[in-house]
This record gives sequence, C-alpha cells and structure tokens, in this order.
Amino acid sequence: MLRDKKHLVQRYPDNPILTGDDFPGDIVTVFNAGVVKRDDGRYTMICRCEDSGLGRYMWVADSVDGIRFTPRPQPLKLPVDDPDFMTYCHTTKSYWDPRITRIDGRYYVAHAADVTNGLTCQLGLFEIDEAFEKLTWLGLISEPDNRNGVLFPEKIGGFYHRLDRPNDNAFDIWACQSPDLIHWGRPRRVLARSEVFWADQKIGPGAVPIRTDKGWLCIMHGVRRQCTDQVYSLGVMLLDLEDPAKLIGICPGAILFPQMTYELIGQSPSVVFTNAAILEPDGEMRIYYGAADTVLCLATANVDELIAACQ
Ligand code: BMA
Repeated sequence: MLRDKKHLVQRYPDNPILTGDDFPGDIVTVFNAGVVKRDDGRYTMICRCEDSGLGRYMWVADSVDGIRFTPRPQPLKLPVDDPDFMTYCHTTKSYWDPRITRIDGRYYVAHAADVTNGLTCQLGLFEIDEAFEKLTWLGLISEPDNRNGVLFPEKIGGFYHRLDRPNDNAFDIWACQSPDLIHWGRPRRVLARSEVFWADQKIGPGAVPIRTDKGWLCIMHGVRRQCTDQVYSLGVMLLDLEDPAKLIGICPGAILFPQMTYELIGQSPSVVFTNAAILEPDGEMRIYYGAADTVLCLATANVDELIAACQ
C-alpha cells in the first residue's frame, strides 16, 4: 500500500472490509473484531455482530490474505450447558469486543460481558478450540465495572498479564497479573487519562500487545468530547518488556481519528475502535478496527515508525 507521509497509519483503500450485508440473516452491524494469524498463514477473526433486534453475537470469519474475510454460516454457540456461565451471563445481548490472545498454543477470548447482576459490565474469558468452533467458559475475571481486558500473549516473570480499564476511577489504563488466568491481582495504573492530551474523557487498551525488541507495542483507544459527541480515536504506547505495567513511551498525538464517512456516520458517529493488530514479517502492522460501531475496517502502519513515534 502507498504510504502517505503525513500519517503514520494508512487506511485500506477499499474499506470497509466487512459489513452486516456480508453475514447471513438479520445481521446489521459488524465491528470491533478480535483477529489472529495462524501458523499456516490463515487469519481468523471473531466479529462482534448485532441484529436488528439488538441481539449480539460472536461470529467467526476466515481469510487467506487478512483482507477478504468470509463469515461462517452460523455464529459461535455459547456454552449454555455450563452452569457457571448460565448463572452469571445472559445468552444474548451480552458479549462485546472479543480480543483473541494465543498463549502457549491455546486461544483465549477476553471480552466485556453484561452480567446478570443487572448493574455493570465485567470481563469474561473463554477458551476456543483450534478450529474456532467450540467456546469453553473459563469465568468472570474482573471486578464489576471493568472493560477492555487485553491479555498479553505470553507469561512475563511467571505470571499472565493483562491491561484493562476499570470504570470506577478516572477511566485510566491499568495492568494486573494472574497465576492462572482466573484470579487477578497486583493492580497498577499504567497511564492516566490526564496524561493523554487527545483524550479528555477516557482511555483504554485496544489491540493485543505485540512484542518488539523496544518494548510491548500497544494500540490503545482514547475518547474526547467534541460538542455533544464522544469521539473515539486510536493511539500507540510502548510498555516495558519485563514489567508491562511500566510505560516507556507514548505517541503524543492520536494515530487514527475519525475522518472518513464510514467512521463519521453510523450507529455511534465518530468512532474508530480496535481489538486487534497483527505484525507481518515485513514489518507491516495491520490494525483491524470498527468504524462508527457499524462496519469493520483495516489500516496499516510500519512497526518501526510506530515505535519511533512513541520514543
Ligand atoms: C466502548 C465499547 C466499544 C464501542 C465504543 C464506542 O465503550 O463499548 O464496543 O465501540 O464504546 O461506542
């Protein structure tokens, strides 16, 4: 793709790469997908889809080139025969923003869940099989009122690590760690909203972090108020490889903010939001993002340029 010198991030010219029309049945929106690249080079995506009755689904789509994705005939089946899942979770309207992380050869799907206590959103965790057909419920893994849980792709210092965004503070980015992916502790703030000049309302994790020799490269989101609207943009930060609660660099400006018609107009206007970035062998970072909470898009950047922007 041609690189525009003015911007670090280039939109795929044929965006959006998926819309509700690409799915069977009554699906009207598709956005905020988790994506992984498999060992054989294929890409697998779990999309967040909604139908006209506001039913919410996690739906797998496959691709050989990471650009043209084919949705499967049916959404993922939820583990409704698991009593713990049925106690705490709804079977519809519950699941959003799936983020897929491969750790030690297993695939985990962290997501935000509207839970049956009727009050708040919590982080939930599934494991999914190699075929991306069967979800296994591992449990709720956060306190109430927490979103944007993103697992790191490897253990660090003997622990699993994640970033998240508790809502009961100032909407900052936090890190915590776990011996088993279920019990989480040692919460530490990574970055305060007040330190991000392009986001005066909220900040939160975005894509699953990518290991580079300069640190963990993390695409994040930030929200600013513009008149009566909340504008969601993307930024990038670098975290310490040995201690991912330690910020070592951040790009001072947003790297992608809503500008195109498909980002400005939709069911949530002026939103770009990511759950996934893939680093290709040639240094291209592919950033998959939802636009206006309506369609799914792709943008690319060069990994070294992103790192340099953080320093
Ligand atoms: C966030 C999440 C995302 C959504 C964004 C913009 O809080 O819920 O799913 O894309 O808001 O509406």
